Amino acid sequence: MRIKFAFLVVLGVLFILAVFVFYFRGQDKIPQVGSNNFVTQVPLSTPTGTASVTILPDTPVVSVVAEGLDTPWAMAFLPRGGALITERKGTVRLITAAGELLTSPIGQIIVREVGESGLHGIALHPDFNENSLVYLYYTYEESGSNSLNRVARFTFDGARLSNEEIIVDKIPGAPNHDGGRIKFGPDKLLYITTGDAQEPSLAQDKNSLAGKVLRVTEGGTPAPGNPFGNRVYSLGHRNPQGIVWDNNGTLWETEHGPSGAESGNDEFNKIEPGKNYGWPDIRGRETKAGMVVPILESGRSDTWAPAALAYINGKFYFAGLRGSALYEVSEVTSANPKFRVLFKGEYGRLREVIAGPDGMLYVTTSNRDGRGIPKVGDDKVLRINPAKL
Ligand SMILES: [Ca+2]
Repeated sequence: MRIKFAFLVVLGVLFILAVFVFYFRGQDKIPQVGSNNFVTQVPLSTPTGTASVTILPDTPVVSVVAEGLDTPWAMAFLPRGGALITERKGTVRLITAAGELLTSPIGQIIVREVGESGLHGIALHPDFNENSLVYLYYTYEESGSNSLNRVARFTFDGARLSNEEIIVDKIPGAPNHDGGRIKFGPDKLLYITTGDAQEPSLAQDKNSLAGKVLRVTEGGTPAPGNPFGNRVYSLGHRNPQGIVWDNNGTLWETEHGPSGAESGNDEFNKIEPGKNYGWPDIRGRETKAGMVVPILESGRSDTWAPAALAYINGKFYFAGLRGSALYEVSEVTSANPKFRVLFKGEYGRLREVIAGPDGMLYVTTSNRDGRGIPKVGDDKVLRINPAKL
């Protein structure tokens, strides 16, 4: 009897211990969705503050870095850890190096958020450590309720953006087709993608800023060596929103093809200065003298709606809005580039994709942009391990 009682006591103690262990082990696995949207302890810092970092072998294929965002459009990693994220309504958010999304925006821009327009791209100056300059691309309202886009730069003091200086202004705008990706290239010049602002003929006008890839100096003037002596780098684009350079310094781009009834014909292009990418004269694989045919295009029956483009480990990744997938392209210089569709329908609409300093891909959902079905926690920043794709 005594032995039986002792056995039961031991069993009870073991049970209580097991509950404690289970409870406390579970703590760091439960997403802590609180007022500050602190989701998981995913540090966004690099040990040395440089772009090289050891990838943790156990990094899962997908983890949630932040949630509770509203239509995040673009991200930029801070050299000393953490990242800035634009939200289309005009706010700039900060994820700290410790992985915490701060509740209060570090910047509030007055934008015109109608249709697809609003606050779009973000880029840090190549010498950000010295000058703290952050560049933004956004849509604003001209008198008479016309839309225009501009690129402006700000000083980031670690807490907020200030000292706005407009560097490229009066880029034609519209509720849709506003382009908006900005990135500094390996040449330390700023590249800007602009849409046709729903006036297709502007894309063929070398003197219009619409429907182009632009290249400017850090202060917004035409870059030396530009093909037409102005800000235009390439023309004939409909609504380009993804640009990235590969290891050889070659520029690649994605753009939205004709939508609506004429769905599809989204493009993946290799961009060279002065070249004409055909919109609106040709679409898909159509040809015309002096115009470039895309490396890949979606065809008429499929829609990717590619919103951003990243490059890592020799492969390209672009995020699809209507396509609701992450697309992988490799062996781009071969006759038949490889193409894969990943996470189709799993996270809804995807917008930004960018390579992080830790060798991971960072992808944002866009289910609160008015065209999606928000899931719990949307919109999110996802961290994707390319080694496990
Ligand atoms: Ca084209």
